Amino acid sequence: MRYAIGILASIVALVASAGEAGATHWQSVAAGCVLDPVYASKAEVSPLYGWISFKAGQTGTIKFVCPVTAWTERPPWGDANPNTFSITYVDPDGAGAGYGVSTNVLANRSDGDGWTNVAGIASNSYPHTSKALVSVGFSHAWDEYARYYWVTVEMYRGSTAANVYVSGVQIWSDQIP
Ligand SMILES: [Ca+2]
Repeated sequence: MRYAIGILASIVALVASAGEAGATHWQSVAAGCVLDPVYASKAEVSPLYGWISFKAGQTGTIKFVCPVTAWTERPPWGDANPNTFSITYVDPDGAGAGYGVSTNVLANRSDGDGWTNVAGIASNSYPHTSKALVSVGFSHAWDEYARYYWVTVEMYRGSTAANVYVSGVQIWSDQIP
């Protein structure tokens, strides 16, 4: 038993040191987001894997929205301001324009007008043709009282020869204060 606990502790330490030091403040699998009804009939949602893709024979555009829930309870490791946005996706032609995923973190003032694009990622700017996790840094003073936050995702499939997948999105901090 002691031996098993020792191995487990070693594995935990390895995972902690191998990953980027940071704290996820919010995340959603694609399947947990809200499909724009205009495009919903094209979408296949996987409850098992959490991704959204195109149904067999469907091409064109799918859009969905992921509401960002407030992280009112700060993690025990500090009060880091989120500064990194990530998406996990498959764009089968990488930088080519035949398939694509674009996503933005948006904010709107809760007391009126004032719209902000906090961060964005376009898969056609990256070479990955298989499942990829792409992150971008940004600078934004998060205020979950003064603003509503959400993530928009648009998927494009130009041909049924291959398919596009979005697994999920994350907002996190790459620093532990
Ligand atoms: Ca592409």
